[in-house]
Amino acid sequence: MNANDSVPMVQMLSPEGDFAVPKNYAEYGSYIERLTEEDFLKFYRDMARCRRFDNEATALQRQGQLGLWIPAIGQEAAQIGSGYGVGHNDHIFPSYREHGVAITHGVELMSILKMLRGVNHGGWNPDETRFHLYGIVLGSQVLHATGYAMGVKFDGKVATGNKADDLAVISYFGDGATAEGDISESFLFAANTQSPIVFFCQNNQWAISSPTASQTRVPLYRRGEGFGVPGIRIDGNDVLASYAVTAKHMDDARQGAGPYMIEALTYRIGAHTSSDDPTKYRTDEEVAYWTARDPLKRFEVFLRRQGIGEDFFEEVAEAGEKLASEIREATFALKTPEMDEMFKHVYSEPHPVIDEQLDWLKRYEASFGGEN
Ligand SMILES: Cc1ncc(C[n+]2csc(CCOP(=O)(O)OP(=O)(O)O)c2C)c(N)n1
Repeated sequence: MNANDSVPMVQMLSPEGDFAVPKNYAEYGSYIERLTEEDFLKFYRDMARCRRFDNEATALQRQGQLGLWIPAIGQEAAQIGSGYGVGHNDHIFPSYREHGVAITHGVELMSILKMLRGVNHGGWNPDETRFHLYGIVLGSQVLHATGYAMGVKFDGKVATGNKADDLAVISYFGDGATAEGDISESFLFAANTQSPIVFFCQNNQWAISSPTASQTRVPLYRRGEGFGVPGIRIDGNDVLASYAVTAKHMDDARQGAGPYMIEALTYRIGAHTSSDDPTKYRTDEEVAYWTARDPLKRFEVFLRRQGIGEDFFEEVAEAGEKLASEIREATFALKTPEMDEMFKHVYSEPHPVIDEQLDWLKRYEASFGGEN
């Protein structure tokens, strides 16, 4: 069996933009009923914002302004939908591609670009956004998330009786990362402690050049079953399914239901990173198939059928151009940080070994005869 073969999945918005809540998924439909038109517009605005940000960042990387770029094009519905399904107390532990989720939680976009230019270490404050730093070591963030969720459980912050106090955790990771032991250990600890965590796997079908089929024999949403973590597959290019299913399972986790896994079946339309050439390992036909299932186009058709007019789409396009020019200018204006900057955030207190390393680096730089 191919792990991406057709298995039941929650889809509310078809690739043609038709909306229907399947009868067997009515529990998720009630989450859509609560949404207002303003919510729908917000979802679209943020998906478009994410796409424009991504395209601009790719251009900046090509101009030598960023060391690397990690595109999320094609994954906006999975990210914006699930990002809005996360509550105001909840904590988010992302991988490195979650620019859309960052947008839904108010992370300043320039801080992502600074990190990929190498002038900060991931400079947003998780205390303010509850969006933790990007995890580059595959699966490590899922262990951090599980540890955090266990702390939440042991601190009695689940099912307190006052919903405003309850909190849960969500962690993002890719199909390739599921092959890491860290993910299996996370499932085990989360299940055994019944901690409040949603494991959100974006199956974008490629781990650089390795297809999902090389990571698993069974559909990924079943990966947690043997550990006691139930799961479901959603159409990851359907922003409404992504929102509703995440919101429901985060609610359940806050009420003590324990861990749950969501597999969002999506597709990475762009390259793995700006250092990758995907034409070496996948076919044009495959990319064309998924481009036709573009999450933005699908939602746009839906909104137009709801009576949303051209004015709105023009306003979104203009806002995108404004964002692009702002980040362009801000990137061009970035200064090279002082040499001691990178030593400052290793420990919260001064540390003799770090001081010694800084001194060594200063001496080394001075040996070239220039200024420090
Ligand atoms: C522990 C570890 N092993 C290997 C790598 C190198 N690496 C970076 S991204 C990647 C593929 C990840 O694929 P997936 O988990 O599907 O996420 P995606 O990049 O597709 O979002 C690999 C192998 C790493 N960062 N960390």
